[in-house]
Amino acid sequence: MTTSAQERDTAHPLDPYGWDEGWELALAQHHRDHPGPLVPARVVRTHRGALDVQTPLGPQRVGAPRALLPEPTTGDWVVLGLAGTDPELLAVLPRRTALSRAEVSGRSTEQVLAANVDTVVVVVAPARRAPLGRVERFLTLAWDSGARPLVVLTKTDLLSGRELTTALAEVESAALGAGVHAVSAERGAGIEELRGELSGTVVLLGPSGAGKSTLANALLGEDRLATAAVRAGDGKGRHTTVHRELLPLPGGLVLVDTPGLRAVGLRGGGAAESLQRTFADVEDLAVDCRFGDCTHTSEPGCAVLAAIGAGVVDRRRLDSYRKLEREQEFLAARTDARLRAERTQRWKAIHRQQRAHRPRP
Ligand SMILES: Nc1nc2c(ncn2[C@@H]2O[C@H](COP(=O)(O)OP(=O)(O)OP(=O)(O)O)[C@@H](O)[C@H]2O)c(=O)[nH]1
Ligand SMILES: [Mg+2]
Ligand SMILES: [Zn+2]
Repeated sequence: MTTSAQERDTAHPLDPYGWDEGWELALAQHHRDHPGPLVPARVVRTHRGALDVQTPLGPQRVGAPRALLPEPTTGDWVVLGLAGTDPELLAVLPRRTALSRAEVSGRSTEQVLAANVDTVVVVVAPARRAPLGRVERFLTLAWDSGARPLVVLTKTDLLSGRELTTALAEVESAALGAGVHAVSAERGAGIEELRGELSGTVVLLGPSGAGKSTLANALLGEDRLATAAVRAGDGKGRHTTVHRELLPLPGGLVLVDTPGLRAVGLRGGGAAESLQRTFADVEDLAVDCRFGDCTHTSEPGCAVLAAIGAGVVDRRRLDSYRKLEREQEFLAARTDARLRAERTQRWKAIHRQQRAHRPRP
């Protein structure tokens, strides 16, 4: 579906932003619906009620109509109408992928962090106790997006050879099915190898202070994004990056740097399957449990517990899986409850209407 600029007859000014024939086709639909002149644009950054977009003519700020669905986010391709004096945002092209988390505010809605993402890079900095649960959580989000996940262990210049081996093994144990790369953004080590693994639109994900913006600068080949030292006391980041921002990289890649996430809730909906991918090792073992509905707590003939006993699988892994599963089930139930409540409201409204129209005796 995707065709690079070289294979096409003519280059498009938005090629460095990821424009391809698939998007061309999606735009053609809109030419049929809107008679005036149209251009595509990619959302680079969002503001309250406005968007910074890259158009074929350059960067531009456009108003975001509130009724537009889905609400455009960083990475979206949008259609601009040029009939009036100001470009008008007419539509959002259907998303290929979407990186979403549950809204932190407690409502069971989700927030799309970035749209049309091809690679999700989970950035992990070395720590005395590796945050493996968080890696698993970020990876589940990544699988859920439809993009390809990768894990990058950064700041390897801070580790001795032995420490690096241990840290890599730990991260790999939590990142089965996703590639793990070690880099030092500061020294430029491992950057070109990593670049070779990236494709399309790449999102950097990870906690504040992990080194996302420093890695982004290393990939850009210039210090464009602000970075700041972590706090001396507890090594926590300072939330230096405050906006999600999309930038073209040399070599046809597109990068989205993100602010360190304080909380990443799993989505209630499709996240169950993504969890099974993150914990594919446990799932593979569970096929051999005697009982189909084995919970791997104390059942006889449990293949998962046997593997833990034999030291093949970490106990931590099963505990982490359970924790994320409980969270996901809770969110799914909450989403169901909200849908039920909305349905009830609708029925009540219909009944009220019917009563109002009933002829009175
Ligand atoms: N030694 C070393 N330090 C690094 C490396 N990468 C990043 N750092 C340092 O880690 C600190 C945090 O880096 P940032 O790139 O600002 O981290 P971030 O993930 O973007 O943080 P937020 O924007 O707050 O989410 C800075 O002081 C960087 O210089 C590295 O490879 N080696
Ligand atoms: Mg940053
Ligand atoms: Zn079992």
